[in-house]
Amino acid sequence: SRHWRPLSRNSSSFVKVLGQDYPTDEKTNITSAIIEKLDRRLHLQPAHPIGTLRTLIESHFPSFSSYSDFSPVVTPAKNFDDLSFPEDHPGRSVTDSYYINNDLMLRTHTSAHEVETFAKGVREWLLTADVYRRDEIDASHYPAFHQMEGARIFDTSPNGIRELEEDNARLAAHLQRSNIVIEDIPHITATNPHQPLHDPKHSELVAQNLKLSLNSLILDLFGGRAGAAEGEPLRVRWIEAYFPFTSPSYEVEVFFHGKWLEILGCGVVLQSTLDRARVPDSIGWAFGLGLERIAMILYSIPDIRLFWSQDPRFLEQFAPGVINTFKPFSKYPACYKDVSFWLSDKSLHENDFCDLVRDTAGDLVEDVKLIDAFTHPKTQRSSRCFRINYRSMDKSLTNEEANVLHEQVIARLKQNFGVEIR
Ligand code: FA5
Ligand code: MG
Repeated sequence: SRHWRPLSRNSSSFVKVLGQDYPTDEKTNITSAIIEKLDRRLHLQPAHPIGTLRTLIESHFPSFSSYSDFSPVVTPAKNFDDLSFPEDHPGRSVTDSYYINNDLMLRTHTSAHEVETFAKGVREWLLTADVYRRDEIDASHYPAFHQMEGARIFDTSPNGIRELEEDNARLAAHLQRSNIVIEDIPHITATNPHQPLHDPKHSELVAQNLKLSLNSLILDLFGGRAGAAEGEPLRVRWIEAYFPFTSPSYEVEVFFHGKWLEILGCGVVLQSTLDRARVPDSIGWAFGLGLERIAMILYSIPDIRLFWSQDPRFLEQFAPGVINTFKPFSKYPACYKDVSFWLSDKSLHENDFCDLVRDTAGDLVEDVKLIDAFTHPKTQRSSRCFRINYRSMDKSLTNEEANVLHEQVIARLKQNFGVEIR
């Protein structure tokens, strides 16, 4: 079975999430390490980089309605069905998402609130929230992070389309020369088509408005910062993307620390989403920003785990509404430990391993890497070797302390997945 056994659940058949008890079932896979994050609300803390970034982006879009108080507990229907995810989409699986039980999950993206927000009748809005995914762990990926959804819809009447054209001209004028190099791509192509129901000209204008709006935000946020610190222009590129709920779709990447770092996904909203929200005669765009990724670049924060730090050496560096360069405090030494094992007949996804480690060692684990996967040619038995980097952000971890954590990881691996240590 692909089903993953909850780690921190005692024999009780309830799990407490944000003060409420929920019945568990075979789908439950939420861990205590995640439950502890649910009430932190970093995006509402005024001095925290995520809170400051939210207010800066909200003031860039002054006419938009802003929301930041939606519960992270949603139905799979909201997170997936409302957005036309196919029944067999991998995002729905227990290896990718956190489930409280069969009927409730933690939202994996802020798009989960698109239909209910459009249904309020607001035509331009922003929505900020914490989101949760069973993802790999490294300096730019973390299972809990923050997104800001933004959306805008236009009237398809001749008047509405004229306003759209005028807005595009206004935005283009705002985007004069700057120390940012933006690599663009065509709005619509055979591999990134407009929707059959849309007038291609309308779709083109909306895609253009989306790109101009985001380039203008990027210019406001990054102008004179980031790349500029090294005397080089900031490099930004648009790439074709695919989402089940937009077409055409794009992602934006920024060159940071020698690599392209993806900061957002966006596109022209699928008409079925607007139909579900009962919005007639409209066409529009939506985007989802990765707030940690943007804050990492703006503040030069090297590791995504730092956002969750309660260490005063981190928190006291920031003030409300101000972007300043983070001064790293000395890193404590890393402690690498490997574990090699033969798999049993129970499946073990890489995310299962990451979550088990995360739930055992919390933020004392910096990085998990699969360093070897092997299937014996004769016996067909499969083995895995993972390397865990244990490192504390606020103290020096002794080898003995790392050993205790590593032994716990091994014990739970054996217990939950029946593996045989090599
Ligand atoms: C989405 O989540 C879509 N909902 C975005 C969207 C909205 C598309 C509206 C179209 C219309 P994606 O999975 O690419 O897309 O995530 C969006 C951003 O979140 C990424 O570009 C990245 O910046 C950030 N992100 C994704 N996974 C992680 C992670 N594990 N840790 C930190 N940031 C992440
Ligand atoms: Mg993406």
